[in-house]
Amino acid sequence: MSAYYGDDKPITAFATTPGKSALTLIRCSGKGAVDLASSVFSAPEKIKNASGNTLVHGWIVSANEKIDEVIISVFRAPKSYTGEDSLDISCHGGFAAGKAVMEALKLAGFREALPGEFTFRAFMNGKLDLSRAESVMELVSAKTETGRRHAVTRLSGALETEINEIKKMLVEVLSGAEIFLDYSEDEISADADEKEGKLPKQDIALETLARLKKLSISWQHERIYQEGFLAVIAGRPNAGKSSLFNLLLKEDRSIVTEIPGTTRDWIEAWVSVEGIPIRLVDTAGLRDSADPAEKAGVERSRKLLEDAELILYLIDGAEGVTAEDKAFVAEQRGKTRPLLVLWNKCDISTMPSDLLAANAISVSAKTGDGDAQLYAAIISAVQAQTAATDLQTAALGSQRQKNLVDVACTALEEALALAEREEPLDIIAPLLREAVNALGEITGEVSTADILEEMFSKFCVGK
Ligand SMILES: Nc1nc2c(ncn2[C@@H]2O[C@H](COP(=O)(O)OP(=O)(O)OP(=O)(O)O)[C@@H](O)[C@H]2O)c(=O)[nH]1
Ligand SMILES: [Mg+2]
Repeated sequence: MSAYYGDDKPITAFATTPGKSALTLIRCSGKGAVDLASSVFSAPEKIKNASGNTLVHGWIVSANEKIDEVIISVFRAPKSYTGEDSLDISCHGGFAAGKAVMEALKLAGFREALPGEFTFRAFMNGKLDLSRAESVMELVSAKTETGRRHAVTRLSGALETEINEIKKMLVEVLSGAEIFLDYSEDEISADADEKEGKLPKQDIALETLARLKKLSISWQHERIYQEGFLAVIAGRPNAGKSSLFNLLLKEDRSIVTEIPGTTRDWIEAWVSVEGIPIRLVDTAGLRDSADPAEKAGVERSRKLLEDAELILYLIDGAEGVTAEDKAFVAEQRGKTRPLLVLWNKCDISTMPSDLLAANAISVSAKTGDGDAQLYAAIISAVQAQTAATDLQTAALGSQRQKNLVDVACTALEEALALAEREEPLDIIAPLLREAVNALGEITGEVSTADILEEMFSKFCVGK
């Protein structure tokens, strides 16, 4: 285990973001944490003798000075989040009180926790599996209500259960194959399915494969709740891109003026469209410009368009369709990325019928007219690119899990293909074992120090 994450020394971290608020929560955990905390508490014996899941009221004291009046929740191993002796110290909010308490704790001997160290310890102490540890991080970063619900489903163990069930079936297939390895060819020739181009437990293997594939596909959809769906607003200068950006954000974030070439650098913000987190980007108007800043802005716009998962292309209704608009739309239509053509400024103009026929949407970024059609079009563009996941069923929660499910799928498919070609079981069995191990890595049953460190270091401090 790594030198950092491996110990059980007393650690501490802020569980809340310091700032103007009623309370600040500081978390402590580790061997001897309760005794150590008592050394900076006004009534040490009260803490020392406190049983698990109780509250103690008093003062944090350092060098005979009262630092802050606090309430301390005491948890005793193994009944705590980490599985160790732990304390949650509720201090007064704001910047100063929590900071001073933290200093006192560090002086007493607590070490500052590393990112994700509390959850790491919870995992090491068998409190949650890796898939649920990942969902903790997912939950604290959820940007929309739907994202929260998906994270909670995984936190409750839906994915862990599914993975364990699939793994159990795979182990059955594997042991079915391994039994034959112990016998000679002659002994098994009479009843082995293998002779017919099948694995000994072919039906179970096929069902496992189908369930793994379903999980793998679920990531297309789940990914969006974590990374967002990148929608880029583009169009000629003055088309109303920044106005549309502000309308969708419901906030005056991007500067709007009547002068073409206002937006230079791109601006990004998250918006929730019916629970789908959209990373919305406002860009510089596309045109050739001699101005170096505007030119650089246009180049950045073009780069962003390459990465976009959806383009909202605005036509300036006050100007009408220009040759540049036609060229852009023609160029993009040849690509697989979805494109929504929007006729803007419909409050002072009427969309021509040929655009209507081409499924363009008539909107006014100024008055909000047509926004319902626009939202509906954005939602169907997202849905068209993802396989809808039924929330009742298990779905993947990280790219790491997706990679491992794919490893298992590939190994299993290969095992089935080898069986079909009537290859011997001793070359098939290792593939089945590989699939079982990949699933064990998802839950953390099979893990190595570097995998764990890589994963937990992405967590926030205090989690
Ligand atoms: N009447 C009307 N005016 C609009 C509408 N949308 C934008 N405008 C006006 O058009 C002008 C340009 O709007 P912006 O949102 O700055 O346009 P932009 O595409 O971001 O422009 P650049 O950043 O320069 O590329 C401003 O004067 C807006 O008030 C609309 O729907 N109706
Ligand atoms: Mg702009």
